[in-house]
Amino acid sequence: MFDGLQTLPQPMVVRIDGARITGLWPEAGFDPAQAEGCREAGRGGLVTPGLVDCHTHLVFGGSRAGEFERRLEGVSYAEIARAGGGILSTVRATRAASAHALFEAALPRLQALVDDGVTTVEIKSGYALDVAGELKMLRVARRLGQPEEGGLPVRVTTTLLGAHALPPEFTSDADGYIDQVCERMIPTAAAEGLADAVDVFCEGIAFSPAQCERVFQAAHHHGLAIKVHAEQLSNLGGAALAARYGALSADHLEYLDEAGVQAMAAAGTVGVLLPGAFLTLRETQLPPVELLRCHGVPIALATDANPGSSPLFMPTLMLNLACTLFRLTPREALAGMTAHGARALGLAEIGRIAVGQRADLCVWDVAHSAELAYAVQPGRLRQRVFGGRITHCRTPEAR
Ligand code: DI6
Ligand code: FE
Repeated sequence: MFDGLQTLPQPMVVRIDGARITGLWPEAGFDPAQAEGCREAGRGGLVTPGLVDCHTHLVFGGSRAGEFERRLEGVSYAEIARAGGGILSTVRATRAASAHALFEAALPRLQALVDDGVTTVEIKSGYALDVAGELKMLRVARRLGQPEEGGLPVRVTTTLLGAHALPPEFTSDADGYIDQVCERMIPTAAAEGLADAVDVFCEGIAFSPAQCERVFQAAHHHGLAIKVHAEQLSNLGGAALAARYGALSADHLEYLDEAGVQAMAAAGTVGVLLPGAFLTLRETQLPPVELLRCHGVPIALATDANPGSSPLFMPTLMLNLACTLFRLTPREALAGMTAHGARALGLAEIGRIAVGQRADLCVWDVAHSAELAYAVQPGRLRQRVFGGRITHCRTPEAR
C-alpha cells in the first residue's frame, strides 16, 4: 500500500486518535460518514513521517566562525584540533556558560530544526568534558524538549558524549579521563535518567579503539544504548567494534571498509551519514554507500548540527546533500531522515506512517517526495503534527 518510504502514494485518509495513528484508508474507498467530527488537513500536500534528526550537538557555547576563516586559509580541522582549538575551543565557551545561557542559545537552533519538519531530535553532550558540565548539558538537552519548561514540542533523546575530546586537565592521561567517563559520568547520567545512549569519538585526534571499548563496556553495564563517531577521518575499525557491542548506530563512516560494513550488517547497526560535516570539512573520501546497500545496512541521515564541522541547522538541506554528494536516491534520503533515523535511536514507534505508530507527521507543499530533496527551499512545511496535535500550521484557513 505504501512505497518503501512511507509517503502516501495515493490520496489517503489517516485517522489519528490521541497521539497515535489508528487507521489508514485509500481515499477512494472511504466512507465520509466515518469522518464525522474530523478535520481535513493536508489535502494536496505530501504527507511524510515527522523528520528524525538522529545526530546533533545542538547545545554549545560560543562560535567557531574564526576557525571557519582559518580553515578557508588552508589550516585543516585536525591541525586546529591538535593546536587546542576546534572542539576544545567550544569546550571553553561551554564550560563558561550557565545552563540558562546554553538553553537560550540552543532554543533557536532547535526551532530551526522544528520549523523544517523535525519531530524527534537526538542531542549529544560532549562540550564540557567534566562530570558536572556534561550533566549540565544533558539537563539542558532534556529541557529543550519540554514545552512546559520553555522548550519546544519535539521529542528529544539525549546521548552522553563524554569521550568526545581529551580535556586539558588530562592532556597526558587519556586513560585517566576514560576512567572518569566510565566510573563517574556514565553511572551518574544513568542513575539520574539523563542519558538514553552513550557515544564516543573513535579517531586519531580523539580516542583509541581500546579506550572506546572501555566506554562501551561501561554503557552496557549501566543499560545505556551505544553509538559511535567512527571512520570520519581515518579507519580505526571503530564501527566494527561498536557493532560487536550491539551499537544502535555508527556515524560518519567515510573511511569504513567492507569488514566494517559486514560487522554492522551482522549486528543490525544503522549507518548514519552526515553530509553536512563532509561538505563543511571539504572531505573527498566518500562513505561506502554501495557497500552499505549491498549488505543491507540501513542508512540514516542527520545534520550533525554543531559549531565546528557542521554548523548547518536545516534537515531538508541534508536530503539534498545526501543525494548530490553521496548519490543517495531521494527515496533513500527521506527514509534516512524518517524510518532509519528512528532506528538509529532505537525508537520503534516513530518514523513510519502505519497503524499503531505515533502520529508525528509533516505535510509539505510539494507533489512528490523527490521535490523535498531536489530543491533547497525553506517554508514548504505546511503542517507539522506532533503526537496527534498540529503544532505548526502555515495557512490560517487550514486551522
Ligand atoms: N565529529 C563531528 O563531526 C563533531 N564531533 C565529532 O566527533 C564535530 C564537533 C566539533 O567540531 O565541534
Ligand atoms: Fe557528531
